[in-house]
Amino acid sequence: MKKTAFNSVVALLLASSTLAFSQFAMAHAHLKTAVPADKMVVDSFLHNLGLTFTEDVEPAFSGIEVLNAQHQPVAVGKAQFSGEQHNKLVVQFDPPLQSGSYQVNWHVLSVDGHKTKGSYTFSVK
Ligand SMILES: [Cu+2]
Repeated sequence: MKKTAFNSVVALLLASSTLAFSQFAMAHAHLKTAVPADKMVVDSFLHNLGLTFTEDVEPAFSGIEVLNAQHQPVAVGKAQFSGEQHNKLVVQFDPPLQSGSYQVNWHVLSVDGHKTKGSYTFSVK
């Protein structure tokens, strides 16, 4: 009898910690949409790139790096919020991007204090 009660307490604890964990996991800032998108081919003279995340992020601890086909970093301004949208970071290309293939490496700190990162590629016609 005691054992059964203990088991149900353990089961309850496990269930609640699993729930807490999954809520935490859901709070991470994952990449929701990217413009240009993964594997997209866009017209030349691309002026900016925007990444929208599933959670708000801290721009001071987040960054977007863009590499050209020779794996050299392309000049981008500091990643900044898109207006009032705190889950979207934008970088400007100055000068605009010419033809070629590019790799985007991003890292963000979400407002809940978790770090996530990722990368993808796109091309300019
Ligand atoms: Cu998180």
